[in-house]
Amino acid sequence: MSETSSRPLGVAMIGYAFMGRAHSQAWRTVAAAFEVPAVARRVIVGRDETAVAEAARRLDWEEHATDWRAVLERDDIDIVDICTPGFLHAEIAIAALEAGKHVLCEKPLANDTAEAEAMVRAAEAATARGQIAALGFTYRRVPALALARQFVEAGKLGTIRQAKAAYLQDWLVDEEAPMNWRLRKETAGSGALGDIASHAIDQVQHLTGQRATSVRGRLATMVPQRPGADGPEPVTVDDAAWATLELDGGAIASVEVSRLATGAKNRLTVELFGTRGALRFDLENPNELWFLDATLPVAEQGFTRVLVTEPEHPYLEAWWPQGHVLGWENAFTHQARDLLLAIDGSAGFSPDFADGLALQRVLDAIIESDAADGASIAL
Ligand code: SOE
Repeated sequence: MSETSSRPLGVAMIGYAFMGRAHSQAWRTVAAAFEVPAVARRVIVGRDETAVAEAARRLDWEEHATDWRAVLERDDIDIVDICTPGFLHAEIAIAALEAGKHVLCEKPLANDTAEAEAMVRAAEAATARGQIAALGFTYRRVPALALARQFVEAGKLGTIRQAKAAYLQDWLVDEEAPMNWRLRKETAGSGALGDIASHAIDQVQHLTGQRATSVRGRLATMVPQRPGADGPEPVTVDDAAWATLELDGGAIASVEVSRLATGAKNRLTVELFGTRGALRFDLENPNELWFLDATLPVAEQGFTRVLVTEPEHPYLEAWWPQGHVLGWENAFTHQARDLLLAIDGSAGFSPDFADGLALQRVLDAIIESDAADGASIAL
């Protein structure tokens, strides 16, 4: 690892589209909001020289580059933040870890289980050298969802018997919406499954503290072709996915995701049902957590809205006085904070690459189940 004691940690970010913008915002704000080691936004990397130069200017990076391999050789780069399409994750992450860098990789970890396994092997060697290999399931760092985890850990739900997670979006409802990398198997691995069921399944496993032991799944591609650069092009991934998961703590979870859910903008919902209580969350109202205390007399029970804006709530001490709401992007700043604290040795970072591999196995099992007409696949 490079010597950093006398200078800020240098970040290189690969990719500059939607996720690159969100991560840039996080790197810009993290040290102003939280007590963390100083960071420098050294270099943003992309293939198109003109576009990445413009991104560097707009997103406020010191430099831009088109060759990520050359960037990995630099001594002033300590953290490599991977915001590329999924098919590039494995190659870049493995090379960055081998170059001695800490890595933050966007979800899902890889496009399939074989790639994820290779990444975990590289991460195991790197973590033995003191590096961090972090995975960006950013919603874990939405304060209301972090609070939900605290409620479960404190036993407020008792034994969780049932979970229900859905992630519904509508950005592909229009059949004329053009092809992009998220709609091609070779670049995205899968469709709604890897893109957004990965979030839903991560939430189910993280919040319940239970891991899937078997799954049944179905996939559907509702719009089989879309306008490409040279005319109609086949969509080679799923538009929507459904799964039931048996969890090792005895709970059963259902997961439903779609990018053709008319009217659903970016609606990640999670519901947990336990012997002592229940919780529900909706990303379209991200500052609210709804809790029902089932230990109260039945006549007094009902869902209570916890407005997650108090300094006592996770991550909120760094922001505004109580009652002042946060948005979608703040979770990326919280993720950058937690990564910097992990690099500093003050805390661990979760999820890591091994968690990403475990999740990838669930996604691949859903694909296998769909191919086997919804049969149960053991993990
Ligand atoms: C697109 O569906 C997408 O940007 C996902 O890739 C992100 O992970 C999610 O946060 C929002 O939707």
